[in-house]
Amino acid sequence: FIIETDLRKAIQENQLELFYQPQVEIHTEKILGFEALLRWKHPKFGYISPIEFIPIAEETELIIPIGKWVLETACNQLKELNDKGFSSLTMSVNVSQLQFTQTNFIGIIQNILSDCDMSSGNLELEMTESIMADFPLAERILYQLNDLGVKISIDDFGTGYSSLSYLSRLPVHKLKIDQSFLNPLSNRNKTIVKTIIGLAKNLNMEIIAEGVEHEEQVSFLIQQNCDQAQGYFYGKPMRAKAVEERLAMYL
Ligand code: G
Ligand code: G
Ligand code: MN
Ligand code: NA
Repeated sequence: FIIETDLRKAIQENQLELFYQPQVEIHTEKILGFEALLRWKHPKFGYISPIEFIPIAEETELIIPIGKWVLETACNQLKELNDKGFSSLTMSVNVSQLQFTQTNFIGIIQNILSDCDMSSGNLELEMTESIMADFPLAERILYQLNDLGVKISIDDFGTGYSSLSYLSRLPVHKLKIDQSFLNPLSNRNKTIVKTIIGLAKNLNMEIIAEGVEHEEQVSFLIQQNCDQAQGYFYGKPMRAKAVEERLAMYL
């Protein structure tokens, strides 16, 4: 398959790019940080979505070098923002199952934190509930990350097949309400969102709603005391340059 061959070249030939989407505090609309989202600018086919190539990257284990590049690039970007005076922002990075379970994952994170002179608490790793499939392994790695001070977010929360028991047993700092629960904002979905917010609050976890596009969703989230949000309403994933311009607006 052509994509696999091309994917091998993508890193060396600088075809991968990161876009950054703001994560805001809802009641002030202040930017708290960004989620790094990977894009592949293929020389022939143009932009290819991670939905298309991440599964291939996992099958071929190319996700290991790609994931490392993503972590390094995102953390370097945060350092650059810091150096320009935009401090105390967080960077959220998506981590795939295979990457998370690679032998030296903790060592890689430690190196990146020290190379970027970064406070570990400003790095958030987003993982889906699928990592719980190998619970003993997830437990070991999450506690090691927690010892480093790195934050763990559960991405697409509520859409996986895992039980909720991991929430009481593992160091999880944040739940990301999947966008399918806000689109459409039906009565049933409202009940689910409300319940997830309550769950996070009662467990002293942070909570962020994803896929926020409309004022109606914002009002509902404010009414339910959801603290953070992310979505086109606040900003699409953007290039580093646009991130600086956006942050400069608030100076
Ligand atoms: O940005 P977009 O909506 O196209 O992302 C689609 C999917 O790809 C999302 O599930 C997102 O979590 C995933 N994704 C985006 N960037 C990365 C990345 O750097 N690593 C991994 N593993 N997944 C990513
Ligand atoms: O699975 P994960 O949450 O990492 O995926 C985030 C994906 O959602 C990215 O591909 C991003 O481009 C997309 N996204 C971000 N905000 C919005 C939004 O407001 N609406 C929709 N439809 N997609 C969004
Ligand atoms: Mn994500
Ligand atoms: Na998500």
